Amino acid sequence: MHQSNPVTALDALVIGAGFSGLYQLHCLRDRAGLSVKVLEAGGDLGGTWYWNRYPGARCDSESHSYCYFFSKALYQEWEWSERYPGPPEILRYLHHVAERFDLKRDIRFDTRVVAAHYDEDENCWQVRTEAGDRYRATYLVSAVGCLSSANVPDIPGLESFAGRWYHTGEWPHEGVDFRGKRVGQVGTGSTGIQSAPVIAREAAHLTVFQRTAQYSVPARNAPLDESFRRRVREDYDAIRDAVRSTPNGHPFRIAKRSVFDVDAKERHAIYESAWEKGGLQFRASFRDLVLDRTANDTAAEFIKQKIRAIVRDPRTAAALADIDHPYAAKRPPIDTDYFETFNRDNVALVDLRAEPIERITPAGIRTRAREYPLDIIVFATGFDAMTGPLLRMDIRGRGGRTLAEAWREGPNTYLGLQVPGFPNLFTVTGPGSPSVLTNMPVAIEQHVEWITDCISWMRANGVDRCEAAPEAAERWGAHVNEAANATLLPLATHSWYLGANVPGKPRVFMPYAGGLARYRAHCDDVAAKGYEGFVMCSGKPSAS
Ligand code: N01
Repeated sequence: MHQSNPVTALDALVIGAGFSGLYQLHCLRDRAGLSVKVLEAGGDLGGTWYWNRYPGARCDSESHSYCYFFSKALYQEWEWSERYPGPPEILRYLHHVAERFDLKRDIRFDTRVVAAHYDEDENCWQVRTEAGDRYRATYLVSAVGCLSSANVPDIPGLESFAGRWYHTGEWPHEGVDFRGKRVGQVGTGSTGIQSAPVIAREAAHLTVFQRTAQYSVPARNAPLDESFRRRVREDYDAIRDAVRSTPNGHPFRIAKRSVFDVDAKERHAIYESAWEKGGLQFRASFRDLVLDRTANDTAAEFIKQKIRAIVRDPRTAAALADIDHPYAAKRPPIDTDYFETFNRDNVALVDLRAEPIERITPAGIRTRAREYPLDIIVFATGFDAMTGPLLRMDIRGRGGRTLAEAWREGPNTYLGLQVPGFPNLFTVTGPGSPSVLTNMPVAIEQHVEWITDCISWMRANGVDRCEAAPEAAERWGAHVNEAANATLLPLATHSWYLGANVPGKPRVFMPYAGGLARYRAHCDDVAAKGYEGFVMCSGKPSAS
């Protein structure tokens, strides 16, 4: 490791200043009394919302639940303006939090961590930034997020493209002027489904390149009125209890009825009403939608019929409705006028299953069928999810073993919180935790509080090192698999949940599908049993 610069010594170092890092700083500094700094690669706080400012970007959790719950006063003093908040409003909220809890003085922006090595002799993490700054900390907390490593596909000829290209996850803050431009958008996941309608309204022409057709349900975004806001303020306790006790951390309950408890007519009426209401709640219409394929088929067919009814051109409608996986087996997007966008004269869909991309040329994108001339290409192609943000840093644990070696076969963690062989390294919403299957701030709060309690417990009990036991991680990995296999989620074999979107990435179902409430209970039980499954040691590592 680079030796020239002076070393800043701390109790804890946090990487990332999004929802996770901000709250982790507050908990470790202000509740546990540690010396803490946050290092953030971006020029300001916000994490995913700092980078993802693409057209149409909007959170698909409802605003009154997409926030912190740890402080009732904070919750009640903040007013959301719309059902789903966009990046500017979320960033305003996070700045408000940072100011209210005086967080900014301990955050270093424009500071990318490139290496973190565990020093066995000193029992600390030696951390280096891109600029060569050095830190050492007893505890290292990764708060880098699950979707922060942009996946730009390796399509031959990209470097030859004469126009401009962008990835939605690294969107220029000054925006992109699409006026008069022929735009090609690659990707139709949650991001592409949000961006296409907005780009289409501005561009001269938009061509959407679709590899996998996706379900989507209307978001039905709308301004929030004062009576709703008052109700939310008054119902803080009930909303907090709901998000903490539902499987996905949302403020609504999954229906208790099963799909075939009702007849076809009633089922249709239930779907119709959920469609009109909009949002992720559609998935909660029946308890068995993501558990039973025949049950799922009814929702899938309902949405496919909607697509065919909305999209006027039969060929385009057929390609959009030709969805090959169960509803919600991939992350279910919600949209504002996505399918309607294909009725515009200036929008075309290219079905990449029928005509795969061969290469990018100076003039545009060439598929097996023809060349599409373009001025701008937008890659809405997602992320090297969950493991990518961790693996792009040079993280080395005991014996100099790299995280990449430890995870060669896929991520191996206990509870998504720790990796065997990497003492005192904690990962907020790491692989193996509910994370991306939930309303993220709820999962984040649970992890941050658990990590804070664990570190406080270590200090109170004279423990120097906490490390996931290999057997516990192995058992947990088997349970993560089992939980996924009890659902329909693994049936979407091209899903990023499985790492399938990144060539060469091990196919392992990464998030924990057993539900946030069950997971929370398990984590609490582990803590109550003196951190069972974690090896807690004092003294030099060699003595353990
Ligand atoms: O990424 P994705 P995303 N050639 O991986 C296609 C969260 N999110 O950015 O399915 C052609 O889902 C790929 O095709 P396929 C949310 O958790 C939240 O949209 O791999 N196409 C797919 O269509 C979400 O799930 C919000 O066959 C290629 C698309 O690109 C996650 O972020 C909003 C390709 C990628 O879809 C990721 O969503 C937005 C190639 N080489 C996102 N490579 C909220 O509202 C990839 N594709 C909170």
